Amino acid sequence: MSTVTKVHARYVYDSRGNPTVEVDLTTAKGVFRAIVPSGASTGVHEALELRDGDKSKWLGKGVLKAVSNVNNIIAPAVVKAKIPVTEQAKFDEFLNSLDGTPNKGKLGANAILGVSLAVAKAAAALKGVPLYAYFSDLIGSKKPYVLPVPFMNVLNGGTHAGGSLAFQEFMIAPVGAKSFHEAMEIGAEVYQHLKKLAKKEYGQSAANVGDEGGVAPDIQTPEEALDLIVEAIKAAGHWGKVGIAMDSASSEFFKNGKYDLDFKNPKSAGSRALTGAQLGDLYAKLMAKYPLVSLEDPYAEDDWETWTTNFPKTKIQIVGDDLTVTNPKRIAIAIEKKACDALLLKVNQIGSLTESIQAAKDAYAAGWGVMVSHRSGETEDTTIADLTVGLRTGQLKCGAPARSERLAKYNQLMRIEEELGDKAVFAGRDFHIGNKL
Ligand code: 2PG
Ligand code: MG
Repeated sequence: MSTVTKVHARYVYDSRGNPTVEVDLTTAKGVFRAIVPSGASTGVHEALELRDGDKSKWLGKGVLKAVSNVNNIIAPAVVKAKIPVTEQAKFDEFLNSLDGTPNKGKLGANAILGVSLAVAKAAAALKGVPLYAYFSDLIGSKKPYVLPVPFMNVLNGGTHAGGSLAFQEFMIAPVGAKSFHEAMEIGAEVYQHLKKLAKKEYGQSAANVGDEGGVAPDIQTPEEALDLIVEAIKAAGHWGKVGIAMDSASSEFFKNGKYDLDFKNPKSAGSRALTGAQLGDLYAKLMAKYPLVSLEDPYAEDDWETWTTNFPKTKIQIVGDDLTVTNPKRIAIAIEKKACDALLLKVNQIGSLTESIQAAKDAYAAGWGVMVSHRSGETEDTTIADLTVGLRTGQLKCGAPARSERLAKYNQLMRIEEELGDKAVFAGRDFHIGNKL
């Protein structure tokens, strides 16, 4: 009854129109589905996302091999092994042993993750509890439940948008809200004002959106982006309640030892290229002028020196994403080197649920915060919303309050907050220490 009788994978499409892996896993309780997301600004140290590479189909982005690995290798082995779905760690270990490489390079992290997440959904159903409650038990989290501050990416740049802006994400974080519902309301109102202001100041096309639903005006500098967002927060009447966060995704524009802020210009001659120290000075100026509360990937994934020189001087949350790639080994190095104080947790960077949970536990043990994250290529799968509550992270980022692959997660959190009522608290200004609330 608690074992898997069938596993079937197929390809479906993600929010950028690229194929991705969907897994249906069957037990006596029913069929449980998970869909795998996909990044654009991926870190070089991430687990392998297996793509077919056959340029004649989907520009090489097909996942037929990953689908076949699930159907022809993982499925028969899993059915034969009869591991109870409630044994998530054993299950994931078994999947890893079928792969046998350190980065899931044989079967693909996209093949393994789909099965791993579907197993958890089957286990929650077997126990008759909501997925967030199952995660909470599995992780051994204390109560009350914590609803996260949504970090909404309302202005898109970098590889997620057209235009010249190098920095990838500008997020609003309604830390002064009293509940997740209120945070969403504040975020949605600021977003609508931002769209209007973007059109007014930069023309009609400025309200077109990037991959994560944020506006994408053709601006050059982070100051222009932040000024626009500040104006929108004020226009919405929420000044004082909203923090701002950035994800520079700076590995994308680290070229020949410098950060080229003009990297999207094919004719860039490097006139806007900054050294790590100069980029650090730029952030210091931004932190002094704007209500910044969190800064992700300020420096490139292997530029440890700039990370460790600048981290001790910063007072806001510094998040590792490409730096740490949800990988316990990279996290251990970042802890040891004192490079940052928060982990961006993306389940497909490491490729299994158990390893993702371990990454969060390691981060917590070092006194770090944890922010759960979507990918820029997303789907209707909402597992990470439940995972955020189960882990008590106090923070997650899922894009703008626009586009349903983003709202699917936020809407799931609205349902969870409604269901939990006074059994949950909202992280608010304590988002960085959600697990300690
Ligand atoms: C990031 C993510 C998600 P991508 O850099 O944090 O916003 O982007 O999925 O493209 O890596
Ligand atoms: Mg990032």
